[in-house]
Amino acid sequence: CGNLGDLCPAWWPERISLTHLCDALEVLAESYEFKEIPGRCLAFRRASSVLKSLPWAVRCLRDTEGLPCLGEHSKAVMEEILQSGHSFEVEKTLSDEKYQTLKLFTSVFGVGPKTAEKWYRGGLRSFSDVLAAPGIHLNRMQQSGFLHYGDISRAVSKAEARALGNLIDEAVRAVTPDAVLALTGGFRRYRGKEFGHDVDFIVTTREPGKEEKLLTGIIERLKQQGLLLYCEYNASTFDMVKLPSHQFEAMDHFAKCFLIVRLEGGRVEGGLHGAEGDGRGWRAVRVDLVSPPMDRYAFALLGWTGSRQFERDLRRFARAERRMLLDNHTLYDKTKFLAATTEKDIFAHLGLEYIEPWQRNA
Ligand code: TTP
Ligand code: MN
Ligand code: MN
Ligand code: MN
Repeated sequence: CGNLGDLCPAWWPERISLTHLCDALEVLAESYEFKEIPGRCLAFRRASSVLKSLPWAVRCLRDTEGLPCLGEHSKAVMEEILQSGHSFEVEKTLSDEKYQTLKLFTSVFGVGPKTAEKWYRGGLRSFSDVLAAPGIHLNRMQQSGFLHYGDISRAVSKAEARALGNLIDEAVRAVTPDAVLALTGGFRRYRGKEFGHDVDFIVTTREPGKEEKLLTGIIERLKQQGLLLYCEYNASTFDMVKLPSHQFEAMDHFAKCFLIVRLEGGRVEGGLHGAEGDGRGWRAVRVDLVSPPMDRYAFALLGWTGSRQFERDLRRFARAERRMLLDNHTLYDKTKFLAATTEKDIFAHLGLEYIEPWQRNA
C-alpha cells in the first residue's frame, strides 16, 4: 500500500500481479461484449487499461485511490481478488459453457459475436459441430478462417512481421517506386518481445488519386506470386469534405484489404515461430493494408497505430478538452480542417506533447 506496504503481512502467499487483475477484468469485458452490453464491456476495458499502465504494484484497493475509470463493479472484483486470490464472478464466467463456446467461435477469422450466438443457440458447441451442421452457410471469410485456423490463431513474431514487411515492400516497389510504406498497428507499438495477431501496414503514394490503384496493384502482384490465401478488398468510400464521425467504433472509409498471406519459412532467420516440425516450411499470416490519400497519411497512421483504447481516449480528449473532432481521416476545430503531415503535427494541434507509439499500449 505505497508507504503503508509494510502492513501487508510478509507471509502473504502470493502477490497478486497487475496482469492477474487486468486479465480478470478483461474476462468480464469480453463476457459483456458477447452479451452485447457495450457500456459494461467498455467500463471493464477502461478499468483494465488504467491498471495496465500503473507503475506501482497493487496490494490493496487503497493503492488505486484517485485513479480514473475504476467503477464500483471493477473495484468489487479487484477487492475480492486482492483478498482471496479469486473472483467468484470471473470464475463463474470462465466455467460458463456459453462464454467458452462464444470465445471459441469468435476466435475464427470472420466470426463475430452475432454469428457465434446464432450457432450457440442452434445447439452447436464445437468446430466439428459447426462444420457438420446441415444448413450452416459459411461465407468466404469464415471458410478461410477455418481452413487456416491453426496458423492464424498462432501469434506472429517480430521476425515474421519483418519478413512480411520485406515482402510487402517488394510488391509495393514493383507497382510504383514512388510509394510510402509504414508498419502500423500493434507491431509499431511494441518495443519488447511482444507478439501480434496480425501485421498492419499503411501504404500510399505522393501521386494524388493513385493510392487505390496502388493497393489493387499490390494485391494483384501477391496473387501472381501465389502468396495470397485470402483477400477481402474494401474500396474507398472516403469523402474529403465530410466532418469526422462522433462515433468511435465506425470503421474508416479508406481503401483497405484484409488478407491471409503465405509466408515462406526460408525468409525468416531462426525459422518460423511455432511452425517448426510440421515440415511445411511456410505459415499463413493475417495482414491488413490501408491506403489513405497522402494528405491524410498522418491521421490514418495515428488511427491505425492504436491501441483501440488509446484511440478512444485521444478522441475523447480532443472532444471534451479541446472541442475538436478527431478520427482516422481528419481533425477539425469547429468547421476548420487542421492539416497535418506527421503525427507530431496532430499532437501539436491538440496541445499535447508527442506520445511515442510504445506509450500507446493502453
Ligand atoms: P488491429 O490489427 O485489430 O489491432 P492491433 O494491431 O492493435 O493488435 P493485434 O496485435 O491484436 O493485431 O487494429 C489496429 C488498429 O487499427 C486498431 O487501433 C484499430 C484500427 N483500425 C481502424 O482504425 N479501422 C479499421 O477498419 C480497422 C480494421 C482497424
Ligand atoms: Mn494488428
Ligand atoms: Mn486485434
Ligand atoms: Mn489488423
